[in-house]
Parts: sequence; C-alpha cells; structure tokens
Amino acid sequence: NDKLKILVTGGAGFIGSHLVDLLLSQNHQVVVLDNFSTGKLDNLPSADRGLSIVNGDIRYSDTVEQAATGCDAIVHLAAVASVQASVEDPCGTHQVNLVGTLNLLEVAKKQGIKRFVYASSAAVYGDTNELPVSEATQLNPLTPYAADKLAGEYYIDFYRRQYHLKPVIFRFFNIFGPRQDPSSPYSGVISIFLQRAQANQPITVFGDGEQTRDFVYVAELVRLLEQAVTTTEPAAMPMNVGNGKQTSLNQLLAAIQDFSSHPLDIRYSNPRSGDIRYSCADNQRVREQMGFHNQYPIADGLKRTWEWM
Ligand code: NAD
Ligand code: UD2
Repeated sequence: NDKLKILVTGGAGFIGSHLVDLLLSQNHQVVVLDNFSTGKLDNLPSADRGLSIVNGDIRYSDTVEQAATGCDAIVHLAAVASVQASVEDPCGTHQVNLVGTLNLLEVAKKQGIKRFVYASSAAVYGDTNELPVSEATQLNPLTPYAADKLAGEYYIDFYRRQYHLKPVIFRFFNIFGPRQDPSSPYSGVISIFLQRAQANQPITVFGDGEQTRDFVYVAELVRLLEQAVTTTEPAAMPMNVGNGKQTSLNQLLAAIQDFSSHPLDIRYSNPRSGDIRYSCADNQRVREQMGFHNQYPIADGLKRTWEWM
C-alpha cells in the first residue's frame, strides 16, 4: 500500500478540492498548484500535514517545475474551465489550457514522472447526433476550449509514445456537486438551479426543459481519478466519464421541487444558441477498464449539494 506524493493542478477548484480531500484521507502527500483564479483557499483543509499549497501559475514552466519536484504523479485539472471565456479570449485561455498542459508534460519528462491524469471534456465531441456518445464518435471540437482540450490529448499521446509517459485521459461529462460555483450564467445548471431555489428567486430554463445531460456526482468522479492516479497499469485510451443516463432539466426541477419548501418559480425562455439538445455518454470503456459504475443516484447527489449550499 504505497503512499504517493501527488501534484494536483487546479486543486483549489471545484473538482480538484474534492480529489485533494480524498487523497489526503488515504494518507497520500498532496501538492496543490493553483493560481486561485476560480479556485478558493476555503475549498482546502486549513491544516493538514500531508498538504502543501503552491500559489502559482501553470503558464510558467519554472513554477511548474518547482511544484512538481519530488512528486510521483500528476493529476492535471487546472484550466480555464469556462467555454464562454475561451470564446471571448482564445489567446489568453490557450496559454493556460494548452501551453500550461505542455509545461506539465515537459516537467513530467524532465523529472521522470510517469503517471499523468488529464481532465478532458465531452466538449471534444461537439454537437453530435450520435447517442450515446462513444469514444469512437467523430470528434468535433467547436470552441477554443474544446480545441485546446483535444490538442492536449494529442500532446499527451505524443509524450506516451516518445517518453513512456503513462497517461490516463478522461472526458468528463456534466459534473456537479458541492463547491461548484453558481455565480456565472455559464456555471453548471445544477448549481444555478439549486442556488435560485434556495434564494427563492426565479429559475430560467433555456428552451422547453426537455434537453438532457449526463450528470455525474463529483464524489463518483474523484474516486475514479484517485484510482487512475494510484493503479499500476492505467489505460491509455481516452475514456468517457458519464453515467450513461440522461436527465432532463424538467426532471431535475421536479427533484428539486421535492426538497424545496416553497413552489419553484420556473420561467421558460428561448433556447441558448449553440446549446446541445441531448447528451449521454457511452461509458462501456470506463466500466471495462476501471470498473466504474454509478453508485449515487442523481437525486442523492442533488440532495447533498442542496444541503451544502
Ligand atoms: P474550476 O474552475 O473550479 O477548477 C479549475 C482550477 O484551476 C481552479 O482552482 C483555478 O483557480 C485553477 N487555475 C485556472 N487557471 C490556472 C493557472 N493558469 N494556473 C494554475 N491554476 C489555474 O473548474 P472544475 O469544474 O473543477 O474543472 C476542473 C477541470 O475539469 C478543468 O480542467 C475543466 O476543464 C475540466 N472539466 C470540468 C467539467 C465540469 O463539468 N465541471 C467538465 C469537463 C471538463
Ligand atoms: C457543458 C459545460 C461547458 C461545455 C459544454 C460542451 C459545464 C458547466 N458546462 O455545457 O463548459 O463543456 O458542456 O458541450 O459543465 N441552462 C438553463 N438555465 C440556466 C443554466 C443552464 O436552462 O440557468 C441549460 C442550458 O441551456 C443547457 C443545460 O441547462 O441546456 C445545461 O447547461 P450547463 O451550462 O450546465 O452545461 P452544458 O452541457 O450546456
């Protein structure tokens, strides 16, 4: 039962901080590298001997090099995670989402760090008509965010072939849970709906609410990330991380209504331009390769997130 020293980039963010909690609970040493652009110090435990925090930027290779020193593995989650931000500032977000990733790969090569877990996105598939979406689905990155995520996958594969990197690439579908920030209109829909419901504010549904997403509770995801970073022979292929189930916005709202004390004020408006109608992962690969299976019904995750808010 080997204890590792693991670099988690973006470890102060929504997903990263849950992973940090899990790794620390298993007595691994954790180094968080985060520039706190969207991440928060409050997301991290205030005093844990296993945790060190580097307030730094993955755009700078010397920062990355220092943070990675002595680490056995890297989970690379730091990114400008907002698609909208990438549309507004493609150059700025590219420096983080692609060049930052390359800085990490170079450091892994230099320091002989083999294990590298990467957060890619279902955005690489774009607006596909194929359902469920398997990894064999035609790639169609429609935004700078998606293009950088996909390019990151290709660079990682180069380091795998050339320098014997042992990467694990996950394409996350819609992740939700405590600590997801509801403050932007492009935040995860669940965090927005829950926050509005609790504040007794109107909830806007873009379209008829029959659009679906494949939602994954963050605790499910980080168990998978932990498994990927600690197992000896990881799978190299990109793997979808979804539950293989679709939930519509109207179903979400019905579930939220169940634990809300007042009637929700739901307002339907025009669909968002570029919005995907249905999304569902074919998760056969991650089930076969990692034994991934859904343990949290969406309603339980919703309830926990509701209680956290
Ligand atoms: P998040 O914004 O909470 O986390 C990103 C973290 O990276 C933040 O803590 C932020 O401060 C940090 N960061 C940003 N730029 C940085 C820089 N230049 N240097 C150092 N740190 C930097 O978002 P999240 O939802 O936790 O996303 C984590 C990862 O998962 C991202 O790579 C994101 O693209 C990916 N992802 C998320 C989802 C989702 O549904 N949440 C879906 C697909 C992919
Ligand atoms: C997700 C990602 C996005 C990008 C995209 C690629 C998140 C938060 N967003 O967008 O970054 O990768 O996938 O396909 O993970 N909605 C409402 N009311 C609201 C907010 C949202 O009706 O107040 C709708 C929205 O129009 C969409 C659905 O809810 O139909 C889900 O929206 P989202 O922003 O949570 O996620 P998504 O899948 O559009």
